[in-house]
Formats: sequence, structure tokens, C-alpha cells
Amino acid sequence: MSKSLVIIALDWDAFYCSVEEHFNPELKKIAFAVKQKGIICTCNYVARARGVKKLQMLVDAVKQFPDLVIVNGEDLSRYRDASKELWYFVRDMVWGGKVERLGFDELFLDVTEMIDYNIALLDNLHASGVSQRSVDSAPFFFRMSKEDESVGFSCPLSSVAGNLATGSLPENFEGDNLRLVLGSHVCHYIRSQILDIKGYTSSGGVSINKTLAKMAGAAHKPNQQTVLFPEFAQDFLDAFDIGRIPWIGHRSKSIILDAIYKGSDGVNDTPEEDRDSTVFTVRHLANKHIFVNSLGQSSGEKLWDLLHGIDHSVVQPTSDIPTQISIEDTFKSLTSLIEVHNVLSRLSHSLLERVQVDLMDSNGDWLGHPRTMRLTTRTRSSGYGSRISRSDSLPAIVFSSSHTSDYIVDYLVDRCWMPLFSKLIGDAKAFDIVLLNVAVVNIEKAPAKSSDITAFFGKKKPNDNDHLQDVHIEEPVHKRAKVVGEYAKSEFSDGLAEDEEDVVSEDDSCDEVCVVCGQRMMSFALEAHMRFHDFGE
Ligand code: DCP
Ligand code: MG
Ligand code: MG
Repeated sequence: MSKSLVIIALDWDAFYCSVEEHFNPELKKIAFAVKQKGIICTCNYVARARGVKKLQMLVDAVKQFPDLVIVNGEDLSRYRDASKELWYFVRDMVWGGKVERLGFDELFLDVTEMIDYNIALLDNLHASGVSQRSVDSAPFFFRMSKEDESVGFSCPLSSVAGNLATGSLPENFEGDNLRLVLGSHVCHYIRSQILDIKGYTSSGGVSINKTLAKMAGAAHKPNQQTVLFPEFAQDFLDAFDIGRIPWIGHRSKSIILDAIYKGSDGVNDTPEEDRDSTVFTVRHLANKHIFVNSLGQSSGEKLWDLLHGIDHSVVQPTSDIPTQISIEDTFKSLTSLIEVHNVLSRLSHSLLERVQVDLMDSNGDWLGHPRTMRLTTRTRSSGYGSRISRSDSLPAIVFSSSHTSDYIVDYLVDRCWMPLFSKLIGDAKAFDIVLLNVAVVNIEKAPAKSSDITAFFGKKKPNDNDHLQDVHIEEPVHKRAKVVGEYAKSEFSDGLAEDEEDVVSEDDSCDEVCVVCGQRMMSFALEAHMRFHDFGE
């Protein structure tokens, strides 16, 4: 019989606040919130205890809680840096670096190999003649390193670390259950290391797949962890509204409910307020066929499986190198070239900084090189729904260590961004820009230890066809999107995006940027994606 995976989901508690507290420990004692463009994107748990809510409008929060301290969180760099540092720290503890990063504050760890190894040690102990009873009642030393047997921690085999998702213990601690018991101790150890060494608290979930681990982790917060044994997974899920399952957004939910509750004559529809949408009810009223018919083959199967606690998506170790890096800002109105020039200068400074932070290792070696630069804009006349982009090859000067940043930025703006801008607006005598986005894309992994950038760029001449590519993408509906580095998409959101195409109206097939992790995706995938981030609210 195949053994189950052991997956840990970690989510940093009140992440942006924790980063702020890290730099200013005084904040720990007071109720404060981090704002971005008129919204409270998060607040610390002191504020939450008083009733402040994440994603509240700033004006409402200030009215309701006049002494709430507000910290401006529009500069994401500290959050990004902290997120990266924590990710690397965790990744160093997990064999094979099997850690997938979702946004800034979530990680999935596949610790299966570590569990297998330790179970084998345990089996050896049993086989060596020591009685099962005495092995199981003594603390077990869980090895976190194959090479160094002193690295690890002691843990009891007879109890679970943390909370139980449904409050019940399995009848026995054997087989897959024992694997999850060990997983709970690994989760506890890793969280303790993060707290002791890095000073960040987290909430953890342990189960046999990513979705169950994530949902379990959200059951008890902050600074807690929860284990979900497979035999209780269905009971655990059945109580949720289907919209609370990560990846089931409002759109999918309403399609599913329509399929179940709409009478074929349009007369015998169940009114919306009477529609029971718990997982339990939906599972009993629908079947896989209904899901596939209404959501398409791949999404239908995937979501049906999710309702049954089945999630085949694997933990895909996140690459050190983002797929693209972009910075953008929105404006009331930019109508002159000088204004555009100034903004491009400012954005280029940030972009250059980001390129250095994200693509350079601590020794100053480049990890990857973007080949293309892309300018995107939206004009008032093009309407809210439309972005236009132009791309060109990125000049190697970006990687030069013999020029100052100011020099490089001036070079980029005058010789690259402004000419691209002219191409974008074409013959227009007057323009009214409401958004500018500068990006480097098409990032290639650098050859090992190669600091010879010229050689790297020499190996492939820019393709003439690449030189000026017209790209027309639609505008995010999600207004808060400010920027961002973009890391590889998670497998799951790809799946949904592909498949939901057949169930959305044309207006919705927009390009979106997630405000949490910067991932770009089709708009219909965004909501489900945000559910994934917001799960636990
Ligand atoms: N974030 C954001 N906009 C959103 C959701 C989140 O800017 N719509 C940011 C602020 C959060 C961070 O992402 O600090 C992580 O999101 P979480 O949903 O995990 O929220 P927190 O970590 O703040 O709180 P929790 O303790 O509930 O996880
Ligand atoms: Mg969090
Ligand atoms: Mg989160």
C-alpha cells in the first residue's frame, strides 16, 4: 500500500505587522494596522482583539477605532525581504529543499522523505529486539539530518503536537497516522526554530496534502498548529461552506449552486437565500458528472475531488529566481512627457533595486538575467479595461558594477523607456496616462558562477522579432494591485485558469495581479487565488 505524503502548511501571523514589529518592537504592545491605499491590509492581533478587521476600509477603521495606530505599508520591500529570509531559513531545514512559496507569507513543506527516514529508524529499533512498548513510550529522537545524527529533536510518539482539526484522535498511531504524528512534531520543531532564531510566529497545518494542510492550519491561529488525520478529513470539510475551500471562488460556487438548485423550467429554482452550500450538502446533491458538466473537465474533477479531501497537487519547490519583476503606479492623470519621464525615473530606481535584491546572491553573483524589458500603460481613453505593453531587449548596462544606479536609471529612461513610451502612444498628440508599469521579464538562470555578463549576453543575440513586441493585455479589475515580483505560478491556479475559461464571460478574461504575492493570472482565477490567501478569515 502506498504511503501518504506528509505536508506542512505554514502561514506567518499578521505578517506585515510582524515585520513592522521586528523593526520597531514597541509596536508589539499596541493595536496597529498596516495600510495600503485606503485599505487596512492587515492588523496585529492586539487590534484584532479589539475588533479591527483585515481588509477594512481605512476611513471606517479610523472612525471606529480613533486611537488605532496606522503604519504605511506601501513600500513592500521590507515584507519581501523578510519573506525571502524566512523562506530560505525554512528551506534549509527541509530535505531536498521541498518548499513551495505562496505569496509572501505562506509556505508548503513536503517533509515526506524526512518522515520516511525516521520511520525506518524506528522500524530498526523495533527490529533490534527492543520491545515495541518501550520504544513507543520513550521519547524518540527525530533526525533532521542524515549526516549529522546530533541534529534533531526529541518527541513523544504517543501524542500529537498541537491541535486536532476535529478534536478527535485516531484509534491507533500506526501507519499513515504515525507519519502525521511525526509530521506534527516536525512542524512544531520548525515553527519553534523560526520563532527562536528569526522571531516570527506562524500558524501551521499538517496533513496528507496541501489543501488539507492549509485548511487545518487556519483552524487555530495565531501561533498554533493543527493536525488533520485523513480519517477525519471528510467530517472536517463537510462543515465548511464550499466557498471556504481554497480555490473555490464565488464564480465557481455560484455555478455549482445553480447546477444543483436551478430547476430546468426556471420556475422551480430554490431562492438563493435557501440554498444550503455546505460541502456536505453539495456532495450529496451533486455528483462528479454535474461538476464536470458545469465547470469543465479539469476544474470539475479537481473541485469535486477537493470536496472529498483529495488534492493531487504536489509541493513544487519555488525557484530562487522570479519569473519577472515589475513595479507600477497609478495616477489621476499624467499628460506631459516630463511627468512621464519623472515617473519612469522613480519606477526605474525601484525596479533596479528589486532586480539587485531578487536576482543577486549574497556574494554579489547574479542568479539570473532578464532578457527583456516591458513597459505597460493604461490611458484614460483606453478605459478601465485595457493595458497596452511594449517590450524591448534589456541592455546589459543594468548588470554593470562600474556605473552608478543614477547613471543606469538615466540611461534606461532616456534610451529605453521613453522610446518605448513613444511607441506606445503612437501618433497621439495628447495623452492621459493613468497607469505605468515597468518590468523585466524573460529571466534566464545565470550560468553557474558566471560574473561575465557580457559573455552571457553575447551568447544569444536579441531576436529581431523580440525587439518590439506588441502585447495587449486587459486591465485588472482588482483595483488594489500595486506591483510586484512574480514567482512561478502554483500548479493549482494554472489548472483552474485553463479550465474555467469555458465558464466565464468575455469581460472577465482579464490579466490580474495578486496584491498579496504579485502573481499574474487571468482575472477569473484571481478570486479563487485570493480565497487561497484569505482562507481562515
Ligand atoms: N495582504 C494584502 N492584501 C490582501 C491580503 C493580504 O496586502 N488582500 C498582505 C498583508 C498580510 C499578508 O499579505 O500581512 C499576508 O496575508 P494573510 O492573509 O496571511 O494575513 P496576515 O498574515 O496579516 O494575518 P494572519 O495572521 O491572519 O495570517
Ligand atoms: Mg498570515
Ligand atoms: Mg497568508
